[in-house]
Amino acid sequence: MRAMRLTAWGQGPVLTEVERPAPHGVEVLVRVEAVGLCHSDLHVVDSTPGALPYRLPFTLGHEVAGHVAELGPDAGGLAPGDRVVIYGPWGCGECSRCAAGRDNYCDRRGGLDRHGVGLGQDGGMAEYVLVPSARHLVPIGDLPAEQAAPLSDAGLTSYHAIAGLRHTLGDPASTAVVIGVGGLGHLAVQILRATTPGRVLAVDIREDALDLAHRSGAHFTTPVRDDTAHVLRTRTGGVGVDAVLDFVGNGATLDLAAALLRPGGELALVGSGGGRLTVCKPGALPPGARLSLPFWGTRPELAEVVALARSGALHVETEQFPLSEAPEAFARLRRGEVRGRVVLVPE
Ligand code: FEH
Ligand code: ZN
Ligand code: ZN
Repeated sequence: MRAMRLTAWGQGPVLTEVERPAPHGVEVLVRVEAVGLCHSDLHVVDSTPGALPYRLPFTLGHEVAGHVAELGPDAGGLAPGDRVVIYGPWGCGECSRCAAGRDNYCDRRGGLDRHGVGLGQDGGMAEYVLVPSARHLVPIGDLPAEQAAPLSDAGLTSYHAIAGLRHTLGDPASTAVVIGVGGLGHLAVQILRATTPGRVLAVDIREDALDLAHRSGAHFTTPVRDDTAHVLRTRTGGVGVDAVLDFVGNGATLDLAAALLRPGGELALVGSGGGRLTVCKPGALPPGARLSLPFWGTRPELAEVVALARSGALHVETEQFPLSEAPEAFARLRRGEVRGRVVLVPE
C-alpha cells in the first residue's frame, strides 16, 4: 500500500510503498478514508535529529477517519465496516491517565519513543492504519470521513481548550475571543457558539480567515491592527473579555490576549508560535487571570465532539487532496495558503 513516510530527519516525507499491516491480538486494522494535515506534521518533519524520540521510518498522519477493515483475534466491540475516527494521542496504556482515556496527559509520555498515530508510529497517511486497541476508535455513523477526520485533532484540541475555560462563559453577556481562525480556530468559533451563550469575537491577519470566522458564527471579526485591543475591549463595554483562545501563540498575540483579559479571565495558549508572556505581579495580566496550555484532548471528549458534529452543529472547512498529491498539500500548508483544514484522501 502507499504511505507518506518520514524516512530521514531534515528531509521531507516521501510517498512510498509499504506492506499492508495485519492486526494481531486486540489490534484493529482501519481502512483510511480521510486523514488531516496539521501544522504539527510540519514541526515533526522539520525536527532536527534527536529533537524527537521517534524512530524512523514511520508513516505520518494523526487525524484519521475510515472504517474497520479487519479485527485481531482478541479485538472486540467493533465489526468490519464500522465507520470510525481514531483517537490519536496513544499513551503508555497503563497509567491512570491512559486508563481514563486521557492519553493526551499520559504520566509516562516523557519516556515514550512514540506519541500516537502518525507520531513516531505508523499513522493514517496511507490506505490502512493499525490501531493498538478498539478503545482508540470512536464510531462516526454516517458522518463523511473528510468531516470526521479533522474532529480528532483540530476539533478535539479546540473542544478541550474550551472545556478548560467554559466556567467563565456561562453568562449571555460573557465574551470569548478566538485569535487565529485556521483549521482549529474556525471550529473553536463553532464549538463556542454551540455550547456557550456568550459572544464570540475573532481576530486574524487574513481577510479570508475573517470571512470563515463570520461564516462559522463569530459575532464580530477584526483584522489585527494597532488598536485591536481597544476595538475588542470596546465591544465589552470596556471591562475586557472573559476568555481568550490563542491559536497562534506568538509574542504579538500573547500581548494582545493579555491586554484583552478581564480580571478573573482565562487565557488558553493553544498555538505553538513560540511567543513568550511574562507572568508576574503586578504585570501585564489582570488580577485573577488564569493561564492554560491545553494539549489535544481526551477520548471521552472526542465522542462529545463527534456527537456535536452529528447534531449538525459543526462544519469543517476543508481543502481536499488525493494522497498522491500530499507533497503539494504540505507545500500549500507551509506557505499559509490553506483555508480551514487540509484533508488527504487515499485513492
Ligand atoms: C501533536 C503532536 C505533538 C505536538 C502537537 C500535536 C498536535 O497537533 C495535537 O493536536
Ligand atoms: Zn495535530
Ligand atoms: Zn499512560
